[in-house]
Amino acid sequence: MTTKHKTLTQFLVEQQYNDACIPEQLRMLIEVVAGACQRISSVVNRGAVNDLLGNLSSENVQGEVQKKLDVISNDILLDASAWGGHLAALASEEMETIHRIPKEYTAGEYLLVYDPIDGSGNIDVNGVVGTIFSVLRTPDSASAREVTEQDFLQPGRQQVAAGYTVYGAQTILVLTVGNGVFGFTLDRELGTWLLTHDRMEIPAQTREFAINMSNRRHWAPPVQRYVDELVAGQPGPRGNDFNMRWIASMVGHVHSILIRGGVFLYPWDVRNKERGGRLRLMYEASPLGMIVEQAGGQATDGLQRLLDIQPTGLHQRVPVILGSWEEVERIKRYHGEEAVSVGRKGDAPNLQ
Ligand code: FBP
Repeated sequence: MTTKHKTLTQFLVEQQYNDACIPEQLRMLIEVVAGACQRISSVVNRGAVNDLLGNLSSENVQGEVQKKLDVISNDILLDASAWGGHLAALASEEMETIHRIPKEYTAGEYLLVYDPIDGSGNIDVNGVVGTIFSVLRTPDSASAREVTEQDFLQPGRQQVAAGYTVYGAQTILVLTVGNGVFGFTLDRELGTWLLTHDRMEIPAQTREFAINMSNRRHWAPPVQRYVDELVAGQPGPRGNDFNMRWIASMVGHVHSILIRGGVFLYPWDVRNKERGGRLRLMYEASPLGMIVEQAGGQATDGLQRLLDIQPTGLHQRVPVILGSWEEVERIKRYHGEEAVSVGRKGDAPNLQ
């Protein structure tokens, strides 16, 4: 069977040779990750047929009950990436600490960080889930010694590649190497990824938002103000009706934003403020933040660009607000105004 679409391999080779955007090792690493995601897609697809739904008795480092698919998908990525010679170490949502490439394999210069299954609460109900990944370069200072967890703690702007796979009605891999955002649909008959979404761009304006409304009473004032204005609709201060969606899968929401615009919010609330919020910086917020920025949107914690946050831990959590440029700009303004008004009253800003 032939296809009019470019394959992922062709695309990556062009990125390497024509556009000089990526070195060979990175190209090969992305191919390996894409291959692992293809396998995860098959596993997700088989679900109950292979007895893959449901929980395990174990918890991950965040104290969350692990789903069978969390662990299986983590192992698929680990096994696929460990021996290729491209990586020095890996880290994931499902592993407490980093996994160094075993001594019997050649080690490479990259670090891979991933969430094997994002939105895992959706697994058992056949909802949208995905895999998120981020690639960093090992710091030069680590060349003569063993890689440490500290070497992973780089702000998101230093990512050399980021991507996600969304396992929905179609399986789609979305990728950036810092040169725009490209989407590849998995063709199961050909057994390959095909470039179907060339240079994805997020519309600057939107009338769609995604937030878990059941948490409203716990949010900070700027988030309440923003969402209340949207919900007020045409008679309200925005003078327009807005549509809301919540599918409980950040990767699914980001994909929707890339296709037709929108804004996604998972702010901190009074219950998780001490922990920094709900979502994880290194393998959720940073890679998806890079993709959103590369597609012309914005990604912030309310006051600071997500990609500028200096991580202090592998599993650090952050508030996340991302999507269409103009809406995120407004939400940033509301956070800034709140900080100024609280400052005027002489209290410390109560935003982060
Ligand atoms: P996991 O990585 O454990 O799956 O959790 C992250 C996440 O699924 C996000 O993708 C999503 O936005 C959020 O949790 C859903 O949370 P809620 O419980 O508020 O619906």
